Amino acid sequence: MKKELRKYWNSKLVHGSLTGNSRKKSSLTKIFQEISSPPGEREGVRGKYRRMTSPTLDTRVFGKKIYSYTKVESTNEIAYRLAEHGAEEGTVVIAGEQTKGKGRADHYWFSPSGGLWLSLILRPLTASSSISRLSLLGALGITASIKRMFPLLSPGIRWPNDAVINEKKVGGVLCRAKNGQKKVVFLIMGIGVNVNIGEFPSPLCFAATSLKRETGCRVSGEAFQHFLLGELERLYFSFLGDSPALLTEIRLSSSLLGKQIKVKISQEEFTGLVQDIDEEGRLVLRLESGIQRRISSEEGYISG
Ligand code: BT5
Repeated sequence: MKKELRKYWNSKLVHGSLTGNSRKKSSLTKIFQEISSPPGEREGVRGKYRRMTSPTLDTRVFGKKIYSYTKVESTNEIAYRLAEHGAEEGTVVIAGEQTKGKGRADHYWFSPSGGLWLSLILRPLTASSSISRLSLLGALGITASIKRMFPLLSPGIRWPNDAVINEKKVGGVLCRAKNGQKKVVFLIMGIGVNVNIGEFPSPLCFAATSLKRETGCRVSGEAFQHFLLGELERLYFSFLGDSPALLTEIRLSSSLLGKQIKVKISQEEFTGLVQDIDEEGRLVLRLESGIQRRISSEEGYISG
């Protein structure tokens, strides 16, 4: 298995520039031009998008290519189109601000400047059912980075895709896959983290928090981004290797284990005790009736 993984990763290695295939290169360039935000809102030199390589980033694949924008509708949409045109695994799209940031089920995602809004292109070669696990992996990436940067904070994962501090949401993950017949063609992992957001609009002010609010000081977005890409790559490696350590880490970081919660499935609400998160990323709930139920992230959401 180790040998296979090494071969896989070596085949994925990129070195900061678009490689070989010039047809692919020109097709990608076209996408960047199509996805133009109004002049003046782009980051870049002479009307070209800035593609940053990050020399200090200690990753092998993630973030070796970063497309950085000042303002876009949604980084997930851009990443999806780039992936459709062959962008490599590990490519990252980042924006300073999103005007139509998205959550699951088309929820609105508040994304003014001051947050970290990024989308990662993955090509995991796994069965289509891995979205639940990768959403948890993304949330774990956020909490692990927070712990590394701020050891005194105690962030947790709130199934299926939230990173929370003191039960307030500090970040969220939105995965969208393009599925082939049996496998995922590519998967976009969108991650939003409230880094330096000082105030939230009223519907969010009691439910959301930011690193700045929790630490009381301004946080370096760039440093956090480096931690995040490093942690995400480490966890993704673990995911590809089917390591049981990943599920253990997810369970240990879960803020819901042992708690009584309400889950809505279609129009029905269930109350139960959270017993576990299983190998498929499903929530294992002991309902009041005593029956055990496994709930996937596509099926249900927490309502209280
Ligand atoms: C999520 O959805 O938590 C997924 C968030 C993913 C955002 C990233 S940013 C980069 C990429 N590009 C995108 O367009 N999206 C991704 P969900 O679990 O459905 O949570 C959405 C709910 O969280 C909303 O209905 C609000 O209640 C709340 N919310 C919205 N903005 C928030 C924020 N900035 N911080 C905390 N909570 C927020």
